[in-house]
Amino acid sequence: MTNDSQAVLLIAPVVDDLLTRLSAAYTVYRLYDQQDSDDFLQRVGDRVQAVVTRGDIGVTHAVLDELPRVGLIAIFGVGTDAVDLPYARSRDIAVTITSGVLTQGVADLAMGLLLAGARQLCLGDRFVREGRWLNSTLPLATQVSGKRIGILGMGNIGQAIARRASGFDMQILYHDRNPNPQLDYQWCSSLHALARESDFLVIAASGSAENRRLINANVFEVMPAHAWLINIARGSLIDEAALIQALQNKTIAGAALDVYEDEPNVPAALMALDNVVLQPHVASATRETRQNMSNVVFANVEAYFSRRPLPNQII
Ligand code: 8YV
Repeated sequence: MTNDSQAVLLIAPVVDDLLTRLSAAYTVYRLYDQQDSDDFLQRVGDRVQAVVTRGDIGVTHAVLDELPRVGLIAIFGVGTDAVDLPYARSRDIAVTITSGVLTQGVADLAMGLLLAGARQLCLGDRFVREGRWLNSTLPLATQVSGKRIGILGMGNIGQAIARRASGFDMQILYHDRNPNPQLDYQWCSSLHALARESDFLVIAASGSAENRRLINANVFEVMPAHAWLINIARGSLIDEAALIQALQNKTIAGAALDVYEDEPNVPAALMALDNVVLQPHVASATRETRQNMSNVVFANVEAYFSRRPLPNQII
C-alpha cells in the first residue's frame, strides 16, 4: 500500500524494477515527466522527503531548494560528482550510493574496451559485415597480453581492473594520491610518470571538480605514441578537444571511451576516427548489475523511511 505522507522525487528515469517497487510503497513524483518542472516543484516540493537520482545526473541546487523537507538523496550509481555534497551536508541531507555492486561490471567493460581498441574488434566487425574481407585484409592489431597497464585511480573499480589485467599477464602500474601498501603493483608518484610508462592508460578516478580535464594535451604528449587511452570514469576527466587533436595527429594510438564531456552528445570528430571505440555510458548497464543497484537504492530508501541506519550512506 502506498503511503501518501512518504514521497519520493525521481529526477530521471530509473530501471523499471526500482520504479515499480518505489511506486508500490511510496508516493512517487517524476520530475522528468513534467512539462514545467518549476511549477511542479512549487506544487509538490514541500511533500518530498527523499530524492532518487542517477550518478551521471545528480540533483541541482535549484531543485533541492524547492524541497524543504528532503532528508535523503539516494544515488543510483557510485559517482557523486553531480551532487553538491557540502551543500547536502549543510542541510542535513543524507546521501547514499550503490557502493560495491557495480565494481565488477564496470571493470569488465574497461577490459572489454581495452581489448576492443587494441584488437580493433569494431573495425573487424565492420570489415566482415561490409564484405571487405572478400578482397582485402585488415591491418594488424596490437597485442594486449604482457603489456603495461596504467590505472589512474586505484579504488575498488581500479583494483578490479588490475585483477583482470593480471589475468592477461599485464604489468600493472597505478597512480593515486598515496601508494596502497596492500597492493603489489607499481605506484607512480604522478599522473605524468604513469602516462609515460603505460601502453594502456585506464581512467578509473572520480569525476571531482579537482580532476576536471586532468587528462589534457600535456598528458598526451608524454604518452607513448603506441598507447591507448581507456575511460570508464567520467568524461569531465578528459579534455576532449585535446584528445581529438592527439588522436588526429597520432600523438597517441587510440581511445576507447564509455563517457564524454557532454553526454549524450559525442563530437563528430571523434566519431569520424577509426582508432576510437565508443560506448554510450554503459559500464554498469548489465541486467545483473542494474538489478543489484536497484536493490541497493530501494534498501536505502526503505531504511530512511523506517528510520533505520542507511546501509550505503556516504554523508
Ligand atoms: C550509471 C554511473 O550509468 O555509477 C555511476 O556514477 O555513472 C553509472 O553507473 C548511472 O548512474 C545510471 O544511470
